[in-house]
Amino acid sequence: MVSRTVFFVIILISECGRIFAYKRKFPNNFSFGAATASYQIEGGWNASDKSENIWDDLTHNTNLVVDKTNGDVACNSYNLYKRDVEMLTELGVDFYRFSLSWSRILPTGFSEKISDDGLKYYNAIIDNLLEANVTPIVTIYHWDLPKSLQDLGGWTNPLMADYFADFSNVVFEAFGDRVKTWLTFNEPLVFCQQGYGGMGKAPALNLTGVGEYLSAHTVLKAHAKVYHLYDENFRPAQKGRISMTISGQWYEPDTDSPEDLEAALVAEQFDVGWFGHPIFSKEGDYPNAMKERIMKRSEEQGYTKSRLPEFTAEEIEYIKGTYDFLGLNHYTTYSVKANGETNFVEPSFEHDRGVKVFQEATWPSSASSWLKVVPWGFTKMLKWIRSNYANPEVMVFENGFSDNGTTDDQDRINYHRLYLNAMLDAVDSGCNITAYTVWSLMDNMEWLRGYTELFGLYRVDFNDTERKRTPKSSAFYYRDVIKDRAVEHVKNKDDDDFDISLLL
Ligand code: PNW
Repeated sequence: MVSRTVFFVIILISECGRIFAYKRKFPNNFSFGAATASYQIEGGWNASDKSENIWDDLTHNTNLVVDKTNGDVACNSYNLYKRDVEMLTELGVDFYRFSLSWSRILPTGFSEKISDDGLKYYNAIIDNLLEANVTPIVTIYHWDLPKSLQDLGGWTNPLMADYFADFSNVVFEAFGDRVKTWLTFNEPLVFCQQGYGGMGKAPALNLTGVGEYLSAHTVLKAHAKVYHLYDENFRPAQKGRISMTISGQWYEPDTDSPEDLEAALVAEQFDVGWFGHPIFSKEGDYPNAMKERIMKRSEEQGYTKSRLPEFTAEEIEYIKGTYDFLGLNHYTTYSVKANGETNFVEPSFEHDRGVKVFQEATWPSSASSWLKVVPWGFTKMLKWIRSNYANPEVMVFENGFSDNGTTDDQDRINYHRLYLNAMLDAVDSGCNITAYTVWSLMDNMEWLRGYTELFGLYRVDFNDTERKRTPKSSAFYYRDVIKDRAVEHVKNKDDDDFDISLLL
């Protein structure tokens, strides 16, 4: 009898342990979502009066996409958006983050002609979402510039700030009665660095050392212009919020030598700091690490002035503080070593940054060469933001894992479980994080990787003309996380020994 009682007590304790200790709750009012982007899912590339954008141009006229595919049909969300909304309902997400195709809404790129069908399409999505009780969160620009504007220089043309404000004005007027969270740009670092500096994204100009800095300069001004436009002309009546979502990966010093610590600091400033410092820091402007390095290299290379354009004092003030929260897209971590080399003859982003960046062979991989599973880097990234930008409200707008498309995607489940725990570690240490978003709702066109690296919670059958969507195991997993508002507790690699102040 005694032993039976003891047995029951043990069972009771272990059950309580399972229920209470191993599930971590998310903060009250925390919200969950899933994300996509127009070019990657919509298709309908020439539907109605839509004009060509730079991704139509790149996929149709170059061989840069590894599997020679394009987004002409993609997930066909142009026609299947109702099924997308149904999937979001199945997941039980609080919000859906999607982007607008500029050339679908403004076929000439300019606002003198607004497409009725373009507006109709996004109105239908927004209305369907609201009916399903899913909050729309809209990215105004997720990389698909009208070709007509690229022909005028794209983001290297300073007047793009005005054209972007005109486009934004149209969409605030059209959708702002129902859309209350806006993102001006998705990850400008990625399209400026890879699209203007390199050939990894459209427009694939490969003008490193100059192109990425010029385009980024316009993007920062364009963002600020649109923030002020919303703030002054729309916020009073529409009462929404607006910011940018920036990519921020973590840069871990290879050793704790002062040189490697300095190298990691520089790498972080050339990443999250490039767009983060001008907008979210107390001082504004580009980070000193960028200004100093690019100036020094430019002088050594014989330029008359820095290849990094300068902001005027007014511009610094105009850009600083143009956010209502900080949008963060985080995927992975890099190791960083000081670079002994001093012979930086060629002007380039790599030479300006001047550090060695790599990833450890022991870090678990994904289908994407750059994406390793390093959850503790997410915690450190969030703590870094807290310390450097005065603990802003952070909304995580992308986090995800790629594989080859299997429906029993245990590796994706594992990634999200680890990264959600890493995020909660940051919450526990005082970071103000209010939202988490899975990239992506469904498999889609992964830019130059075509359909070879898939991030979806739903599988899309790209061989089926109906583009049938099927939930993967990760969809059920995420549905349960959202339902429970909790995640199983897993302990990430102990990072107690990490002194964040070393990187401040
Ligand atoms: C994001 N990195 O891009 C984009 O916002 C999505 O459109 C894209 O599909 C998704 O991530 C997956 O690639 C990134 O090198 C590209 O760290 C590169 C990096 C991060 C994000």
